[in-house]
Parts: sequence; structure tokens; C-alpha cells
Amino acid sequence: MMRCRKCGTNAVINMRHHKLSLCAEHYEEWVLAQTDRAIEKYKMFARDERVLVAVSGGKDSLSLWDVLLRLGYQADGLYIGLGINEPLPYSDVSLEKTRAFLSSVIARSEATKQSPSSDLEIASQKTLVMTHAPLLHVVDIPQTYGKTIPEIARAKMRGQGKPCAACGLTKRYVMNRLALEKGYTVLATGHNLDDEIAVLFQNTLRWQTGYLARQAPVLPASREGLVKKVKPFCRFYERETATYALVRGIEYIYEECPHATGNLTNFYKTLLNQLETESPGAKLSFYLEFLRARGEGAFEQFNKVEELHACELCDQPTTAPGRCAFCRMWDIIALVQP
Ligand code: Q46
Ligand code: ZN
Ligand code: ZN
Repeated sequence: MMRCRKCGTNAVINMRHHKLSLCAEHYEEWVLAQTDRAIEKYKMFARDERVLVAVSGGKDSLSLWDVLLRLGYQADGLYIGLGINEPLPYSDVSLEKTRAFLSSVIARSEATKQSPSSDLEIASQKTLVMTHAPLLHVVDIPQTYGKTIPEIARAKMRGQGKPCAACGLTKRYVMNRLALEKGYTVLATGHNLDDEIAVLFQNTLRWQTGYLARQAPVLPASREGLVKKVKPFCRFYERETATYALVRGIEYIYEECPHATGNLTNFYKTLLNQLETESPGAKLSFYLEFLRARGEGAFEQFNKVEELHACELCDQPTTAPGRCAFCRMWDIIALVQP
């Protein structure tokens, strides 16, 4: 039985790469402190900035929203309904989980206000300073643009391949546009270390120097019309965010998007997990050493700044002349409000 290093009670997690075991209460504290440290270290955002968290109903994004609120940041959520409900009601369930999370956060915060010594919040009293009443923005793609993601992908790719390219383009567009239009300066996503190193590994195998140059915990708003993007959980292993969700009682959608099965990213995650088993800490050092090399300018020469201008229809930044890739893919001929 592993013991908590701080108080000696039963540990809920043993992090071999940090040589650290912690009980539920001290683990929560550790996650909050580590996240705050990452936000400061990489200069992600300040306490008076409004942050938009992209929430999918999964463990990472809901935990991130929870942590930011507990740390006292002004974090609101954005859920994008992709209309992926075959063969499982993935989108419907993920929206339900997101809504249920928000209700429980509000209820907990009310309970703490009314009865500060309630045992509901014993572990988090020290840190729960939720002064911000969180909002959830929901953009339903089929309702707004007339087709689900699988439908637009089928229409545009003649049934070839997965809908992920259409999905990624749509999500990036909606996130950026909504953030700007609603006055958020920062967009936060729940990417964890396993997500980051799977992409890093893929880009390294192919020496995609341009992608390597742009992979970072913070993507600054390099020009007008682009919002700053940050990943406050980029140094947490997937197991760590899952444990946080578990000890916090956050109910999230366990299933992955049905289109994620068999993708290359999952294959790389499995490979990297094998490496980690043999060599604890290998995943974290792969990432941190990459950031160090990148910080020393190893990829600087590949960081090409592309010419951007405003889409003639929606005003969002684009490299394409005329309409942006989103407006072209969705055959948009008049401005649609998300
Ligand atoms: S949601 Fe969309 Fe992912 Fe599903 S369709 Fe592909 S890209 S797998 S993160
Ligand atoms: Zn403890
Ligand atoms: Zn456009």
C-alpha cells in the first residue's frame, strides 16, 4: 500500500516520474498548484483575463475548467456540438455531461457559500475561491450550419476517409471566432502530456519542422483576428487528469469519439506508454527537453509567418484569397452567426 508523502494516509496515486505518492486531498492540492505554476511559467493568462475553455465532456477539459475555477480564474466554457451520434450518441452524451458538470459546480459553490464548513468541500475550502459565475456557450454545428460533421465530410470528401479533417477545421474556426466575438483574450484546451507527445512523436518521425516550430504550451495571438491559445495541462500525464476527475467526482464521457478508433495518435500513445513502462519519466522528459530545445531556438528558422488577410465573408483570418477554408468547405455565401 502506497502512503501519501505529505500525511501518511492511503495514496490514490503514485507518480513514479515525480517519485511522489499522494492521498486524494493532497493530490487535488498538487494538481491546482502545478496548473497555476504552468500558467505563470508559460505566461498563459492573468487573473483578470477572461478565459474560454474548450469543453468536450471528456475528463481533461472538464477537469481543466474545474481547476481554473477553483484557482479563481474567470473561465467560461465553449461546447461545440458536432452531431456525431452514430453508432453511439457521442455528441448528445458529451453535452449532457458538460451541462451536468456546470450544474454541479454551481451547486457546490452555493453550498460552500451557505455552509463553509460543509464536508462537501473540506478538501477544497483552502483553494475554492470561485468568485466567477461560469457561463457555458454552446454552438450546435448541425443547427447553425445545416449539416453534422460526418455529413459535411461525406459531402466534401465523397465518402473517403475519416471526418477528422473537416471536424478539426470546423472546431478551430468556431473556437477562434466565438472567443473573439464574445471578448475572450485566451482560449484554453485540455490537451495533456500524452496528447502533446503523441503529436510531437508524429512530427518528429516525419521531421515536420514547421509543425515542431509551432508546438508549444502557448500559441500567442500573433496577429489581429487570432486569439491566444494555451494548454495549462500539457505537463500532466493522462492518468493524472483521470485521477483528478475521479477524486473530484467529475462525471465525464468515457467513450472516445467513434471516429478516433484506430487513428495514428492512439497507436503512438500505446508505443510511448511501452517506453514509459521501461523508463519511468521518459514521456515527460521527451516533452520538456523538446520545449527546452525549442526555447533555445532549435526550430526558430522554420517558424514562418504566413501572410494572413480577412476572409471576404466572415472576416476571420485566412491564407486563402477570397473566402476562408471554413466558408469554402461549408459553402457559405452569407454570414452565419454561430
Ligand atoms: S472529434 Fe472530430 Fe476528433 Fe471525432 S471526428 Fe475526428 S477530430 S475523432 S478529436
Ligand atoms: Zn495526504
Ligand atoms: Zn470565412
